[in-house]
Amino acid sequence: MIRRILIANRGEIAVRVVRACRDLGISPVVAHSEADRDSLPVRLADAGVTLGPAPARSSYLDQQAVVAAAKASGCDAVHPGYGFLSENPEFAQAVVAAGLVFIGPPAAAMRAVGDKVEARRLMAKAGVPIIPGLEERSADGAAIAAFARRAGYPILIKAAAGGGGKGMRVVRSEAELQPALRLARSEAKGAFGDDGVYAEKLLEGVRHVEIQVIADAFGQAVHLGERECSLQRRHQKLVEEAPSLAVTPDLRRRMGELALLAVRASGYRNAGTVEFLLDREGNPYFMEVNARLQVEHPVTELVTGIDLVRAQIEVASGRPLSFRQEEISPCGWAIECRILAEDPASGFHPCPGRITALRLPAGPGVRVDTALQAGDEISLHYDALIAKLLAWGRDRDEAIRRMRRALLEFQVAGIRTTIPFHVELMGREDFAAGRFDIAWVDRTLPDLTSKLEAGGDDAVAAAVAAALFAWERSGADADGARPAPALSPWAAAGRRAQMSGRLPKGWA
Ligand code: MV4
Repeated sequence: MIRRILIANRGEIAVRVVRACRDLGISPVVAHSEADRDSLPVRLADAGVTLGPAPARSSYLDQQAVVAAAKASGCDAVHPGYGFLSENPEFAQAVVAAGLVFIGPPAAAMRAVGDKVEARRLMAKAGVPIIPGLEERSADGAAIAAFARRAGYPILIKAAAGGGGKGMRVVRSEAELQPALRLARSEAKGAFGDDGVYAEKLLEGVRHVEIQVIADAFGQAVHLGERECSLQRRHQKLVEEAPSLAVTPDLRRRMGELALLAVRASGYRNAGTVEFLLDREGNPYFMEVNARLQVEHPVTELVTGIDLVRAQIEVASGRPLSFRQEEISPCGWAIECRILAEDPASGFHPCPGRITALRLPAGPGVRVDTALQAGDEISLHYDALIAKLLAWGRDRDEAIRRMRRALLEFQVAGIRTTIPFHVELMGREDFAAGRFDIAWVDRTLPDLTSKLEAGGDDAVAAAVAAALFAWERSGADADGARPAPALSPWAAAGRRAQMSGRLPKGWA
């Protein structure tokens, strides 16, 4: 029985776990850095425990400090959230060794899926389709050259210890192979302290589709369907949705079964995600397992009605899963926009600063997961995710319309955010039609951000306000509704302020 949980994280995910604790009658305690003393999760929790100074390595990444905080505050379990220590098997082990419950997979399962080459071997053995490639770390380029001749170019060189695209190199001809291999090795060595690399056939025009799974301690495992995660930039997801337009009910069943094979093969428990690449013909290929709760888990929650954090806590408490596979089928459509403290008009460079005023969207079908409070300082110590905006609709079109509405209600003054980027994206025909793959955002970025790059603050704001007004009108006309009225001076000032990150005059 878990009575008190130490939340070893910050920001929106710490708030999310506090809420699940409250719903279960469990006492939440938040372990935090000195910089986060007055943050929303600390205020909402029963207690806060200071880990150390602002830099993550002195606070959120300090394993001993986190375990000591859990013991000192009388917790019986630790929830790691995502990032930080969440996928660190040594930490999971240290938590258990201290007599605490780790709310996540066993350390052994984390290790089994942590090494990319090992995971590929494991999955191939379990009958999960993997991307054609080598199943061993190649000591030299000869094996890779032989594979490339067999499979045909282009190939992709990947770091064995890697993830997140580091150490990846596309090779389009034999002439490029040796130099690419040298670069990949030194990049892998630098990033992971391991220069092991292997090769796969390069898949092009593919989507990133992942399956949410959860498994209990009794050998029961259920999949909760897919998330479409192709809209990303430099391995940073920007928008996720559930379900995926590329997945039919039959493919969902088959990919779900494959994900469950992956889970069983690795001795997995708790919530996890099995990532696939999906080619144009609808063939899934195993990519990797994420041994944690993911940022984008709420889109799955919105279409399945399952509280994933609650389920995590329940299975970690030793209770059986409270739902069965037959009870799960996606209802409606959910979209998530990641709101970042970055300026989309200048290459998504970070935008630290103080939040001077804040208006959060709400209303039918809208969910906001955030720790934002007016007065908060967004610092460069942590990642740029300041809010997740979610919209649910009975169908995808309704979800998109609600997302546009919510994005326009959302006002963050004091810093620039990715809200204008999302407004632009939600208005795109390719997005509406589901015509995108993992390279679409990179391909389309100059066009997506051209209006934002038009000039200084006021010119930019005026251009975007005009664009917003134009799509509002066209939307109203397409629906056969009355044309939208001109923006009131208040609304126009708000929109301009949203684009510039400044506080509108006389507002808030
Ligand atoms: C691939 C691929 C194409 N072909 N492997 C990116 C990070 C790592 N998890 C694996 N990744 C990829 N592996 C083969 N054989 C394309 C990617 C990839 C990617 C995958 C999912 C989402 C976004 C991506 C962006 C660039 C490359």
